[in-house]
Amino acid sequence: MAGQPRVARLDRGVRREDCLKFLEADGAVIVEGFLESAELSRLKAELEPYLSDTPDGEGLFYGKSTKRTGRLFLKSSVMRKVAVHPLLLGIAQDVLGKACSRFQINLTQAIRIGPGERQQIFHRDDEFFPVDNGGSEFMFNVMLAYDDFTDANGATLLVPGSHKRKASRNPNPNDVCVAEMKRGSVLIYLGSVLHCGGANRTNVPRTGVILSYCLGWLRQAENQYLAYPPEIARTFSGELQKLIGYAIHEPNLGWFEGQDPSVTLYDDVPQLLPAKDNFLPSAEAKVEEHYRRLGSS
Ligand SMILES: O=C(O)CCC(=O)C(=O)O
Ligand SMILES: [Fe+2]
Repeated sequence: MAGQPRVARLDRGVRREDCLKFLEADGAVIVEGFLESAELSRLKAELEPYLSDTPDGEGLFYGKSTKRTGRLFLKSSVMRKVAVHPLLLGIAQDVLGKACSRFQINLTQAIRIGPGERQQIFHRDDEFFPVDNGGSEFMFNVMLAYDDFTDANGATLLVPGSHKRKASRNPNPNDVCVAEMKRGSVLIYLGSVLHCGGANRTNVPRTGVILSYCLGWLRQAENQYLAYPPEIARTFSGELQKLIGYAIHEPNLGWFEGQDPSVTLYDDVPQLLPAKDNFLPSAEAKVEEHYRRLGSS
């Protein structure tokens, strides 16, 4: 694939700043050897039973020979750990933290592209939100290679730089990068980057596992509260509970009876609770100013 655009390939010990530099420039970056082989084997042992039994997806976008399975924090201890990896949380804070008071998980999904599957339509994952992103990223994805990703088996295709410009859904092949990578590596890409699953021209499936983070005030693509109702979320770490949405997004979004939704994770969920503001100090100051004015009139 000589002459085709490439995305940067960094080592697993990479500094967050370096990842960000390439994410800003190209909209995507690869971190090689992100998962050690023992962890990858554990992930496979955890997910394989689900993947082998899940039927092919339905619908033109999802493809006709592609399986998808979600709720991965229920199915995999490795994914629970990866979700709170300091590198990924650091990137999330830098990419999303400017436009929300906390970021959250958008979805988890293992994608197994079967032999003969056609190339997916080029798309931006943030197209599902029907507003302009106004220059703030809505989301970014981490695509973990469960198998080696090759040009032949359906490695993700992407158009580096397309997060900065209007790019055609039918890009010039010279602008397309094939995200070939060894298993255990991750491709990190912004929600505004044009990309798609590649065609699988081999006779074995290609599997990748997506972990997606988004702004804390957006609707999550995978309904996290149904995926992990309180009796399941209760078994997760506090950090993961907050990340899937058992936390207030200031001001006053996502509450339960006016309280932080983490109250639903208590052993005894209180039935009568006082509603309580969860404002950022800047919003609180405006309300205080209102009462000061009332008091002095
Ligand atoms: O499987 C892939 O490589 C990408 C899939 C994708 O972009 C999607 O389903 O939104
Ligand atoms: Fe996508």
